[in-house]
Amino acid sequence: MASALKDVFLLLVCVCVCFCNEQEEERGNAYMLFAGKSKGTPWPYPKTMTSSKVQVMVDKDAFVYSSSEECAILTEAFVRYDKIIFGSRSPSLMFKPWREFRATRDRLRESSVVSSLIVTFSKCDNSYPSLTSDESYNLAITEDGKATLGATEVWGVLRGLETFSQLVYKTSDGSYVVNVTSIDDAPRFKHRGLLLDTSRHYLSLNVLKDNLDVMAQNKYNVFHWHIVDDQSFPYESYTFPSMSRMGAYDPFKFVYTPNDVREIVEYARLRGIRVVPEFDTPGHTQSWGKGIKDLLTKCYTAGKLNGDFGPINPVPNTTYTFLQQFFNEIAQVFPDKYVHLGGDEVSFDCWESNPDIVTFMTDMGFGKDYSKLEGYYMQKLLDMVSGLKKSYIIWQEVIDNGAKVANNTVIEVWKDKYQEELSRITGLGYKTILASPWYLDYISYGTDWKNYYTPDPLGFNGTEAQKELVMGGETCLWGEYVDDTNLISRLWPRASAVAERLWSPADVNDVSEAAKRIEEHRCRLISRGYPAEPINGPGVCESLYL
Ligand code: CP6
Repeated sequence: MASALKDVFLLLVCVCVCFCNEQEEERGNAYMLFAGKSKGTPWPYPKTMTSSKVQVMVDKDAFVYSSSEECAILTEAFVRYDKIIFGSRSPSLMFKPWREFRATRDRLRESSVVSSLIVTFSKCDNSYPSLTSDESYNLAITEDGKATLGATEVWGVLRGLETFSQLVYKTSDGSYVVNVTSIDDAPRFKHRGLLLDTSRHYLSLNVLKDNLDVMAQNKYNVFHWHIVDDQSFPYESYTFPSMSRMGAYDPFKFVYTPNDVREIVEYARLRGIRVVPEFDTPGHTQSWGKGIKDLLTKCYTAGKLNGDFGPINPVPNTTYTFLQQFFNEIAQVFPDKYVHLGGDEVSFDCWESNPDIVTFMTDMGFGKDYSKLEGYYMQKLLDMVSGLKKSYIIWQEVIDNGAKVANNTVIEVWKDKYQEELSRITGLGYKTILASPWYLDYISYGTDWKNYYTPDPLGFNGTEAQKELVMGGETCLWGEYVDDTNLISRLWPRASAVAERLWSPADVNDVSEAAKRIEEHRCRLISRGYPAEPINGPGVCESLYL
């Protein structure tokens, strides 16, 4: 490896955080060693890991990160992880009880001290993470004090840095140690998503960013942004500013401006997270109708307009000219290859009540089958969006209702009996993402994380070829009962259970073994400043009381 390093640019980043304010110190990572509890076990568990009881000391004051390539994403990541691993790097060791420090050092004097992490990879890709990003990495900490992290792409380095930060821990005398370890890691699924809903309640940029941090700390790689819905339209469109002006909870306070969106997309990118926006139509669009005249279907009672509106009106040409312009903008604002086009829970009542639509149904030969009308609408929308060089994800109903869609469409399964649905959808040759078992907006008494830990996305009847079509899964946190006050605590560490199912090998599924690690992981999140809730019944996380 040394020779490989010789000819390439050697970047030594010495991250010295000298003027940390107190708040930052508090958010820093400070483990206490509690007797009898193992520390430094990663979550989600790596593909393969061997770890020895032998510990080596990590020299906080001298610690540097070196990289085989200069890479902006990485330089920022080193700064982030340095803070996570060591807290502030003020000369705090000077104030540590030296006798205790020496005692640890003497105990470990056989082994060398780790004073750098040497990162080697071949591709610094400063663009966006994608479905085909390579997130694999290997990490070794040897008895002679060498710590090395190798990967193909920078995205693997990010995952490896996270793991490294979880391996290093602080002992009761204030010194940092790491067990001699060797890890070879790669995700089981390429799509490990988390849905947040910013329509039912507005979520501030700060909370969205905090959540992206915790996602990265759980190796999630897709933020599914269910940005608008019936209740509010916080997305500020530059083509149609009236949509948020009329449809947001507040047109100035509770919106995501183009700048806000850019900020979130960039924040996510730096953490190896894709942002897949969802603009759900033709149902779930009440808030769209406020700013766009005649977009929604007018509902009738006993042959008369009743003042209510239904789903988007799939009949007039104006609907499709609007959609074309709108998704043209979306395709430019969100860099990911994928957009989510919804298509769920379309109620046919209003369509049935509207005479113009009834006439259209007859003209088109749809009879009384309104799912044909839905299929007609979705087909036009999907064609339009593929014209924008985007791929799309849709909810399962579109297929359930018999619509034929291009065979590169991704179907997200969210209803019960998901095993049957997965068999059926992959049997039709569609790619799929599983969400059904992971509706975390549902809460109940007890250790519910176990119910999220055990379902397996490949646990259905199907051929190898069918299983290949399962891209991964998504945790959903619908927003009816969630806002800034409880988002982080409601999600974490419950969403960590799903994270391990989607990252780790299928046979990492022993609930009682996982219980100990997720407990440690919860405490780790707390020590990093996130109010992760208790999930295993009585116990204590000491970092909470530091
Ligand atoms: N909003 C949207 C929702 C839900 C869906 N779509 C939903 C449905 C049932 C449950 C939870 C959430 N709130 N737009 C379905 C994908 Cl149990």
